[in-house]
Amino acid sequence: MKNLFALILSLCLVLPLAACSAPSTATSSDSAEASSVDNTSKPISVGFAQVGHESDWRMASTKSAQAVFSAENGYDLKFVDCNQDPSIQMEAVHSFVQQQVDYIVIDPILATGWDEALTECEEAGIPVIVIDRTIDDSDKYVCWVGSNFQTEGLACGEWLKAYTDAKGIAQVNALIIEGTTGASAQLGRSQGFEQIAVQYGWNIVAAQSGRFTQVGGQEVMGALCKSYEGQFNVVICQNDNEAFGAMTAMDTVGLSYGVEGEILLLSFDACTAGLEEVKAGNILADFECNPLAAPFVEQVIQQLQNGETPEKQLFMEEHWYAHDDTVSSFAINGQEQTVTVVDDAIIEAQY
Ligand code: GZL
Repeated sequence: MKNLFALILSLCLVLPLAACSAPSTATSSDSAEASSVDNTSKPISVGFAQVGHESDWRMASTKSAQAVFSAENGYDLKFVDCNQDPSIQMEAVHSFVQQQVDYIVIDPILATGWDEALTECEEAGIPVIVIDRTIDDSDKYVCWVGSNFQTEGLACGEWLKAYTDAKGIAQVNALIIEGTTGASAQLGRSQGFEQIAVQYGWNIVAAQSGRFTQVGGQEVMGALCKSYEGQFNVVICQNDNEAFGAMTAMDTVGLSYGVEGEILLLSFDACTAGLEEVKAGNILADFECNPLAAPFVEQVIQQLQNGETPEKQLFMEEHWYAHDDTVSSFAINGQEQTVTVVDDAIIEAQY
């Protein structure tokens, strides 16, 4: 009796599978039937582990992703604001794997510590797309879309060299308010600017992290104004929000900055509010970092959906902005760079 039961049970298990492995020459009705069961209208699920909400740049990056990966566009976006906490970001990636999303997008808070998380994604067969900041200790991702941060730092240094030469400023004694320590944006911008400082014999008086925030920029600038009073003539902020904070701190101690001021103030990101300060002459130059990676990420996802292989790296286009045309152009490693003087139309069009 048991043998008969075992036989019936094994037939029940085998028959449906046999039906699934029907002859390969599916007819149109089969394919129609197949398409109605393969949920082609099912939204593409995208897990996005975002750095946080620390800056105007970051908010523009988030808005871009939410606009592109919307339900109307056929996506199910699972968004996690990791609040600049690497442990939250790792947990977010792990949860996306548990949820078996179709794709994972990461803007990595820090450049290292990623191989375990990316290995988990790879083993789960979930493609990872990295945006903006880089992952420097694993290449288990399909594509990276972002900016060359070292080039941004080199641009800042070479522009400053051209500006101080044009103004007859003999020496640069710089304070640097860095971004989040260990973020590739901080590492690259610092490396680029420091390379130029060494080349031209400048003095970097101090460098301290403002964590890419306005509060951080104000706190650090306030402390450095006390510690290095009268010892610096240049302040480099590694994003606009830090520059806004630094301006407040310099106002508090009565230190003038900008085109008419004692202190040359330079910044990165070139967000709308940053360009407004450039036009006003408070920030002399702003080195853009483009936050609108989401449309390029969607192109990568569509390529993957079509079985194509995307490029491993996609660099975003960016510009170097200035208050005026004291420096109309400069070179980075011999490559000519143009400078854009900020006007209302540029501000209107910015992110
Ligand atoms: C740079 C980006 C940085 C911005 C900051 O690509 O990661 O993080 O410069 C942001 O505004 O906080």
